[in-house]
Amino acid sequence: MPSPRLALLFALLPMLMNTADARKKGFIYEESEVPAYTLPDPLAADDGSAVTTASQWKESRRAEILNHFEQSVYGRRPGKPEALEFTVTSEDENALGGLARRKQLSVLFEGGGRPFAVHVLLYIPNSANGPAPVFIGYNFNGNHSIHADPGIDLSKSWMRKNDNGNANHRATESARGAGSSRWPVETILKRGYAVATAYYGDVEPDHANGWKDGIRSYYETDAQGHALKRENWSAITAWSWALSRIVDYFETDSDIDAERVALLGHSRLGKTSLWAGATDERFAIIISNNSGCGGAALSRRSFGETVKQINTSFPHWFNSSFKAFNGNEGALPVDQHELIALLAPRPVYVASAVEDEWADPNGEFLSAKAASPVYELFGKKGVGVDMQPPIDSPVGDFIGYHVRSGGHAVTDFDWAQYLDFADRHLK
Ligand code: GTR
Repeated sequence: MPSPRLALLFALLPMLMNTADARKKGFIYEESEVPAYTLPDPLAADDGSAVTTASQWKESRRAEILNHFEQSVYGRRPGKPEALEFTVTSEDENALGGLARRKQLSVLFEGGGRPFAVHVLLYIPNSANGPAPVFIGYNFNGNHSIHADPGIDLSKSWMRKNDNGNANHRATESARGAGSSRWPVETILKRGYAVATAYYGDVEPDHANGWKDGIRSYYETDAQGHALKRENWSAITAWSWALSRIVDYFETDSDIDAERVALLGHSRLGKTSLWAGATDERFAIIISNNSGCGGAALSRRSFGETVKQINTSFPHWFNSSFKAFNGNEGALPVDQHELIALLAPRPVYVASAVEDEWADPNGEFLSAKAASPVYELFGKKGVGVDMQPPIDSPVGDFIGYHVRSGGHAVTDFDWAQYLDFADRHLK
């Protein structure tokens, strides 16, 4: 038995660690220290003319912005592979005590003559009396990490960290359910939504040389047939491209309503979700949870993580051109509010956490706000407020936003907002 004092320390430890979204030295964490910046106007075309109608946006301005993100930030992507196959590898009608049907399937495709597989876990609510809307999100540690359900295949892929039940960069049995606090699977199912997930590392292992084992080593041309070297795209683009392949699968599964796909991602996977939503308009709702720099947060606003820092720590996340903007964000042809604008008029939710200063919560809000004029072209209301709202007070209509108490995580509070948001827009 530990002493009472030690027991208290152990009880407090998770709390202490949570608040320790510690400040890294050499970065700005005070509003008053943020240097002045000017954002590019999403409604000013590259030739300077004003974009005043939704049809102008759809017919020309949107493509300009998308092209800037492809050239300067995330890179280009291949088209839909010709040989794309889906194999259901297991099915259980009575998973989770009868609440859901569990399907596991592989999305199989070829690139450069080599076979490739992304493994998808899917729960469909047994209460559904028709094709179900679905929440899809990548997981960080394998499908088995989202729930302790023993029927989930244990991932055999390379894992980034040797924690949460991973050893020697592989999952072990004790990794089952290790990430379940981020995935209230039963709650989501009971609200009538299917849940789908895949391990992002199946697509490209998340490290600087991961492209060698990922799909970026497979494809040599982009969707238009132009040469595509690995530095012309990026890990984020590879991950987002594979999400589109999962939507291709949804379109073949009569249990799923492929027109009601809500895509969610946390942190680097939030960046990925925003870019996936921008490049594939089949995602009906996009949710960015604490996505920060290179995600929802404005690059020109120097607060917390900077472009230079992210390009240094994670050079593989973005294309090679993005490096030219290290310390020179003002030269970027776009900023991240325009990434959110690319989702218009689809509903998007941007969520921050007050202790997650590294992700610049207010920069995420200001970005969501600066995307709102594009939504208004479509007659849709964006965040609807001028200032970042108080903690734990969600705002917004077609652009939802909240900053919740606590640190960098996905919590039940976040999910409660996403479920309400999806109910409002998808039901
Ligand atoms: C951090 C990175 C962030 C965020 C985060 C994560 O180290 O600086 O941009 O993406 O990782 O994905 O967990």
